[in-house]
Amino acid sequence: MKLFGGSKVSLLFIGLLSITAASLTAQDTWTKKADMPTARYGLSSSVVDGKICAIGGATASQKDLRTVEQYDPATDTWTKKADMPNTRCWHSASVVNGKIYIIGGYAAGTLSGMVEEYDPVTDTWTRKADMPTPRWVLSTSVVNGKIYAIAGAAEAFGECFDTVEEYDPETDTWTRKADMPTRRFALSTGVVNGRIYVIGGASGWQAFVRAVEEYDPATDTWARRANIPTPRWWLSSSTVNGKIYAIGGCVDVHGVTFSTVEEYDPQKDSWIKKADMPTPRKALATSVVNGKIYAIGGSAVPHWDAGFSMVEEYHPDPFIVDLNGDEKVDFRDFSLLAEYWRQDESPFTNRRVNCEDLAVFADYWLQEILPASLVAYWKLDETEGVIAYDSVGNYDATLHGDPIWQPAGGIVNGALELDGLDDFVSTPFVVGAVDAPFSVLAWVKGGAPGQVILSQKAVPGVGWLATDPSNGSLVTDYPGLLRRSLASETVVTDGQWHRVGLVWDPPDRALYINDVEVARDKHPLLGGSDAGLYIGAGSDLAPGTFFSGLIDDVRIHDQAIEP
Ligand SMILES: [Ca+2]
Ligand SMILES: [Ca+2]
Ligand SMILES: [Ca+2]
Repeated sequence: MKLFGGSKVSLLFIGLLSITAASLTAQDTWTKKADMPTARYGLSSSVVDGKICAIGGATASQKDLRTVEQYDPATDTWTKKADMPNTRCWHSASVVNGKIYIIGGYAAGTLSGMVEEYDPVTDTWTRKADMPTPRWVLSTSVVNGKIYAIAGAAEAFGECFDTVEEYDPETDTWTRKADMPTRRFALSTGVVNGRIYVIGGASGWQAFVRAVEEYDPATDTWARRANIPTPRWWLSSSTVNGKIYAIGGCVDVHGVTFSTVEEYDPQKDSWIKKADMPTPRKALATSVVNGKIYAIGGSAVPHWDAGFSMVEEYHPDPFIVDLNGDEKVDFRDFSLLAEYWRQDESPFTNRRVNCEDLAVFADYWLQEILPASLVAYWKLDETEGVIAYDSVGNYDATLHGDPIWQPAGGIVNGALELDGLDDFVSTPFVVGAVDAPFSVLAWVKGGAPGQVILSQKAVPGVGWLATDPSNGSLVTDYPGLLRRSLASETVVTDGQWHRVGLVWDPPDRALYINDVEVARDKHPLLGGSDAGLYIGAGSDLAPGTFFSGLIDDVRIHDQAIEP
C-alpha cells in the first residue's frame, strides 16, 4: 500500500526521519479503567480468550473470598462468575489450554497445596491433584504446557521455600524439579523464550532478594541474572513483547507501598525504570491483553485492613504516532505510516505496523504530541493579559513591567517582547532544587551583551542562560560550590532568532545554540534552590540584566535531553 505514491516524497520523509530519530521516544502510559466489583488483595488474575478472571483473594478485615469476577478490556466491563468451591487467598494461578489452575495459598483458611481447575467457557470448577508442598505467596509460570510452582512460604513468615514443583495438567501429576538458588516468598515470575525469570520477594522478614534467577525447564537448571533496581516483595509482574514489567509491591507490609514499574529485558539482562503506576499498591494482580497490562486490586494499608477495587491499564510500548518527531500528527506522519505499512521492520516500533496502530494514529490526528520529559512549556502565544500559560504542567507564569505580546512575531506563532528596562516573567518553582538533571530551552531574538534570558530567583549570579557582558556570546552561570561560569564563543545578540539551551546532567553541563552543542564542562558540587524562575531577567533583577528583544517557546525538561 502506497499513499502519496511518489517515492520522492517518501525519500524526503525518510531523510526527515533520520534527522529527528533522537526525538522518537515512546511514552509509556497508564489509564484508569472500570473498578472491579469486589475490592481485594492477595488475588490472582488469568487471561482466557482476551478476558481476565480475577480470582479469590481477601477483602477488608481479612475475609478470604470465593469470588470470581471476569473483566473484558474490550468493553471495560465486569461480570460475576461461579464462585470457587473453597475460599482462597495468597495462591497463584496459571492458564493451560484455556483452563485456569488455582494453586496453593490458603484454601478454606488452611495452608494448602490444593489445585482447582476453572473452565471459563462452562463456568465450572474441578478439583485436581494437590501440589506436594503446601505453601502460600508462591508464584507459578507456564512453559510448554506445564506449570512450574516456585518458592513461597510455610505457615510461619520467614520459613520459606526454594522448592520448584512441576504440574502437568494432561496427566494431573506433580514432579519435583531443581531447587531455586535463593529461597524466597511474595515473589513474582515471568516467562520469556521458554525460560522463567524469578523476580523480587524476600527470604525472611524484609530480607529482600535482589537477584533475578532464571530457570530453564528444558535443562532443569538455574542461572543468576541482573539484580532488580528496586528490591521489593508483594509485587506483580507481566510480560509484553519479550520484556518483563515488575509492578508495585512494598518494602514493609505496614509501611511504604510502591508505584514503581521496572522493565527487565532478558536478552540484554538489564533493567530500566518505566512510568509509575498511578496508585501505589502491594499484593495486586496483573494480566496482559493485547499488549496492555491490567493492574488489578491489591492494598496499600497497614495490616491488610482493606483491599482495592481499582484497575489501571498500562501500555508499555505504545505506537509512536508522531513518526517524524515534529510534535504534530499530520499528513507527513501519515506518509511515513504508509511507507512502513505492514513491513516487518520500521524505525518507530519493534513490530509490524498494523490496523490497531492505524486506529491509534487516527485518534491523534492533528494533535500535538509533546515529550514526556517536558514538565513546563510556555508557548507565549497569548494575545493579552499578564499570565503566560504553561501548556503541559501547572506552572502558569506572571508578566511584570508591561511586556508586549506579539501574536504574529514569534518563531512558533506568537512571542513576548521585553523592553530591557523592567520587563520580565516570573514562574513558580519547576526544577533546580537538587542534584537532579534538567534541561531548559528558549528561542530568543535581539538582546544585548550582559542580559539574562533565564535565571532562578534569589540564587545570586548571572543566570542559567545569559549573554556575555563583553561580546554577547551565550554563557551559563548555574551555581555551585566550585562556582565558575561556562561560556560559548557564539554570539546570540545579533538580531536573529536563536534557540538557546542549558542541559544539566550532573556533573556535566552543556550549552546549545540552535540544537548544536557549543560548550560543555564538568561542574561538581552543585547547589540548588526551590525558587521559581525569571524569564528575561537576572536572579537579582539588577539593571542591565533585563532582556531587550523577543522570547518564545520556553521549555523545561526534568531530564537531560539532547536538544
Ligand atoms: Ca509529525
Ligand atoms: Ca516595561
Ligand atoms: Ca510562541
